[in-house]
Amino acid sequence: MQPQVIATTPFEGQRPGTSGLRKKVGAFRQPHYLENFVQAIFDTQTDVAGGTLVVGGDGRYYNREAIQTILRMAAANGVKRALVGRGGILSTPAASCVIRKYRTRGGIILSASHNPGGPDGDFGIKFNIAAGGPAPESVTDAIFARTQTIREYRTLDCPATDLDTLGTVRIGDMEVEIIDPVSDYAELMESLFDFNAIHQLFNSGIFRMRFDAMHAVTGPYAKEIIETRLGAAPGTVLNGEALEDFGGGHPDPNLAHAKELVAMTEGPDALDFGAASDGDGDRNMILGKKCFVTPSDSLAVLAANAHLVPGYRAGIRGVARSMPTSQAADRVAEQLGVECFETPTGWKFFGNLLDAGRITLCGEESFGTGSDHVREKDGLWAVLFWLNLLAVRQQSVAEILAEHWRRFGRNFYTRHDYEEVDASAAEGLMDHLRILLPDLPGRRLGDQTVSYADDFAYTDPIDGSRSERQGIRIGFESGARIVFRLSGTGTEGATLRIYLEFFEPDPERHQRDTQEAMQPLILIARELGQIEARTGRSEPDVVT
Ligand code: VG1
Ligand code: CO
Repeated sequence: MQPQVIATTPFEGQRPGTSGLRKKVGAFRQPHYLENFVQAIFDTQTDVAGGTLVVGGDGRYYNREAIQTILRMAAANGVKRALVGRGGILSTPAASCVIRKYRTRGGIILSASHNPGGPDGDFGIKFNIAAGGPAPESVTDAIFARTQTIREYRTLDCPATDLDTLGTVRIGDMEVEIIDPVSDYAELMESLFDFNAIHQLFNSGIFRMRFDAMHAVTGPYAKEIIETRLGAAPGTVLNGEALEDFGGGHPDPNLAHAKELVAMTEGPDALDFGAASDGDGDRNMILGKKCFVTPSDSLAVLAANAHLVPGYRAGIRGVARSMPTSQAADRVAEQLGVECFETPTGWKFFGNLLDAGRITLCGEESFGTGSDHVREKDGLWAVLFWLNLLAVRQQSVAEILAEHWRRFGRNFYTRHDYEEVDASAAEGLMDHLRILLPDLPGRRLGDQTVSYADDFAYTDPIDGSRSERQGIRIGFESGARIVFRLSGTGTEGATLRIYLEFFEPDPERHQRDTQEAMQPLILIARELGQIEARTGRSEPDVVT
């Protein structure tokens, strides 16, 4: 079969954001739009031809169609073998696992993560390198540059591949192997956690949990691991059927979008444990009885307790957190005597540190936690980690958290999002803050004194690469912080994120309500950013 060479012209705006290229489905359906981006990957990542490529996605609308296009183009570009999850399904962490396990040249993951799906929803594509992680900026920059000059792409004229039957088929000279999307990942989880202990916890008869898959990709993973292998009661996994439009929901595991689950952990009949994951399975939310664990605290708790879990028994080498994530993990690292890194937002910035063995655990405030077992954040991994801790420590989530705070102090934390703000108003707000920065140190704002104020820039300690303008940080003498950042994953207007944090050493004050306790800082942030005047919004859309 001869490759066809199709003439094309560049599209504007194919620059990958925090995690790949994300656009409305309608944008991806324009003739040549997906093809241009995929060809830009093959043109710049030249070692992918001649090797094995992993392909899979979160199952959202347009996933199957996109996979057919990618497979034809992969064959036409000389890829020798493609590993594809059955039904086109691979959660983001499972894709990372498969890329690494079979020593492939990389993978193409189709997902817009927690963004809604369906014909009017979002779609996304990203390239992961052979180490299993999201491509670093040098690679995404090269792919983007290529999309601006592209003139042609290669494909094959052949029928669609059957994605639903396990086994090997051919497209032109390329072998396509349809693999079970769950088994490699489930095996990896069994190698890290004490499945017997968790099994006993489920069998104890006094432990009740639910996992909300939000009609997204973790449904089949959670059913296999939590219900089948760990023996939790059938029905433990809620919304376990993966749907193309996620049942019309917003598959984002947080207090705003997983309300049903949150309600099940409150009230007289409250569950002992609740957890949820997002569209592509890399995020997690952890809830105990009447208790919400902030992702920042979760990272700190996992770091402090890692030695209790088989996969991390030898201890952790270091931790990293994204800049806006609270400094709770820093306190743990200090006590453990291990390194702690502060990186820009986005999992790609952890890759080098993980590859170099400088860190074992890492996390982001945006419900992302992970370790060196793969090169993506991993939702179910975090849930299993917590279950393993609960089984070993024989304590409730709230008890573990309270003890943690007593030992390390508590970093109160919240994030306020203003969504679909006018893009130029949002840019104007950030520019306004940038102009203020030099004059802030030493200034008194509310009851706080500014100790430093900057636009965060990061030099990767491993390869020396530099990333600038990663968010505005205002640090106070008390240790409190306010961070302003614009989202790089949205598809409409701009999303302004304000991250707030303060440290409370006094255990008597650890049980305060977060929003109430943070009110003074919230007011400082609103005033400093002139939020209402510039965005027309008096309240945030999402508070987590
Ligand atoms: C958001 C989060 C960031 C995360 C990214 C991808 O990015 O803040 O921490 O890495 O989403 O997560 P942004 O630029 O919108 O703030 V996922 O689960 O969407 O792949
Ligand atoms: Co995600």
